Amino acid sequence: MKSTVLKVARLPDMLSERLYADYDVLEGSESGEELEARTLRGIRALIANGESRVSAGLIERLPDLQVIVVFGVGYDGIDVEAARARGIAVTHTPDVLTDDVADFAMTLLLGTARRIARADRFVREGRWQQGPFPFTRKVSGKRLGIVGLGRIGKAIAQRAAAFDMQISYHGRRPLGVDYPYYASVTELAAAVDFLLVAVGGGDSTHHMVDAGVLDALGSQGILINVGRGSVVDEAALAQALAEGRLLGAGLDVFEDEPRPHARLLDLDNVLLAPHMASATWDTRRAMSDLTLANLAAHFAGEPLPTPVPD
Ligand code: NAP
Ligand code: 8YV
Repeated sequence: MKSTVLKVARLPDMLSERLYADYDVLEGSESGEELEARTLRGIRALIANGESRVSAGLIERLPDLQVIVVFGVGYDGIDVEAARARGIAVTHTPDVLTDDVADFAMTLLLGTARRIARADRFVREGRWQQGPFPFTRKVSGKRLGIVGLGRIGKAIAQRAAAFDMQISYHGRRPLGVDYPYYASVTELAAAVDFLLVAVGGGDSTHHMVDAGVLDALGSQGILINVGRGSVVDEAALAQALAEGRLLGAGLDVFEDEPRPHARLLDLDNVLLAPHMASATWDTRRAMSDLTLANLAAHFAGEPLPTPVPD
């Protein structure tokens, strides 16, 4: 008999098809309110993605839940404490997406500094015929501050080193690496040309990049965010960009996805991407494989390949 899985997130077809083949899949919202109590009984696994909110309330409504499987590395939306209190395991997909996210961070960094979206519009709109495109900012050799030197942060540092960038970082503690460490994100911002956010979400990072940090980065500074939208105070960012207190920003993640702050949409000095850093065919395949491997291992009573850390 197939096990029953509750799917609360949009997943790529390549994953959904295999999920439907191997399990009895129920589709529900993050509140589960539309499902009746008798339907909720018997659900042994829940599948979510990196942006999902799985609250203590939903967990409580699933009396037979054994495992929460996240298609993504970030799991800040999952109430892990509530899951653990019930002995429910939580898994995610680290490492397999690191290269893509680091590649995309560099894409945003270069694209923002060299104003690539604006340059594309300039050519299409025939403005080149009236004169040359304004000069942009050099990247090679500049100072890069990374907020969160984890798997993705380190992969970004490797790539930035090939651009001869001078790397420094902020985290909860120094990591024993060669790059200079800043205990304060404001001090890091004041010391660099580019501030790049690669931390996850959650209470401890909420609005870590606020108006004060943006002012420390300054009118010649550029902010890149591939971590989580909640890390940056988006209203403060839009204001700083509009007032020229910050040179530019490149964003893949937003506070209220899929709705970037309305002011950002009218600004020319921000490059916007629809949370796509890990969205390549290769990586989505690897993430799908790992998600299914976690689910299969759970039901086979085998060790989980990638449980979230304690
Ligand atoms: P990771 O290896 O756990 O790295 C996270 C880093 O953040 C660690 O170095 C951690 O350092 C640091 N950190 C955690 N809490 C912090 C805090 N309160 N203050 C300062 N630093 C803190 O995770 P990863 O695999 O690199 O992924 C990082 C994040 O990227 C994910 O959580 C996700 O939100 C985001 N992401 C985005 C996309 C996208 O599509 N844009 C794709 C994948 C991932 P310590 O724990 O040592 O302090
Ligand atoms: C998304 C991400 O999860 O892994 C993460 O934490 O943010 C992304 O990879 C992915 O878009 C699936 O929703």
